[in-house]
Amino acid sequence: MSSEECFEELESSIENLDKEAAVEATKKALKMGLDPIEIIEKGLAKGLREVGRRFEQGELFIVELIAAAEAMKAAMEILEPEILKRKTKREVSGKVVLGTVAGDIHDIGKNIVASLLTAAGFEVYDLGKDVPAEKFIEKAKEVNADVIGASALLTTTVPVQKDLADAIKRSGLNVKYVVGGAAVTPQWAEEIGAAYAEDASSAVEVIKNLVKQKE
Ligand code: B1M
Repeated sequence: MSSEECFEELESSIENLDKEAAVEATKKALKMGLDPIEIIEKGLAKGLREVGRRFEQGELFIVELIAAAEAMKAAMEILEPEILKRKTKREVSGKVVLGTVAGDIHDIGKNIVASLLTAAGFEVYDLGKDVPAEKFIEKAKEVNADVIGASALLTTTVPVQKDLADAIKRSGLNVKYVVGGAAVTPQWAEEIGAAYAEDASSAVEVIKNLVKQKE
């Protein structure tokens, strides 16, 4: 089987809402020596976004969206340890407080960001999903964080990233701020005075630079 066929199999396992097939295809892809991040981005996440598109078109219902997310999560359980095994030598040390903003329960992408940051040597404090601004601030104070990262996937929760930007300013903390998530644009990030990262790999690069700027 070629890697392209393997990515297609991963994608369709999610589109078919088939947890077992997603797990099997993920194991097979790893055995073939494919990179875990490519397995996610070229296979599983593509399938999940297609499910999202069909949901938006009214072709699928919320139960089906949930089933697709569960299949993705089962595959991620296999991939996360593999990502961490590829841990690189620590180039920068930095503390990152991460979470999905209040009102938003999407955490699959944010969890990938957390795994890649951990693998890159950062100390990650993942507050989970639906996290109020005060919690981000509280944790950043407690651990003396270098960076706060906030994910948002809904157009209704993107403005919450601005509330967090305001809360960071009010707190007087010397902390950098980065935002990401499918509903976020670079223009929005600029408007609220935050850095922007499009995907998990670029989040690592952006955060490395933010930590360097702080040094
Ligand atoms: Co939701 N959902 N969902 N959903 N869901 C979207 C976001 C949607 C676009 C689907 C659609 O209609 N096309 C739509 C939002 C529309 C909008 O606002 N414009 C939507 C909706 C409407 C909803 C509900 C309101 C549905 C309902 O109840 N009627 C509801 C919201 C509940 C809430 O949050 N309050 C809801 C619920 C759910 C599930 C629970 C079923 C499930 C989430 C499960 C979970 O996360 N635990 C779910 C899913 C799976 C999706 C889609 C299909 C897939 C999201 C995902 O995991 N993608 C999504 C469709 C889409 O995004 N196109 C959709 C894969 C993941 C790897 O990508 O999260 O983008 P992503 O993360 C990327 C980058 O964005 C980036 O790196 C990641 C890896 O490369 N990134 C960062 C992410 N965070 C970052 C942070 C950073 C930097 C980079 O720095 C800090």
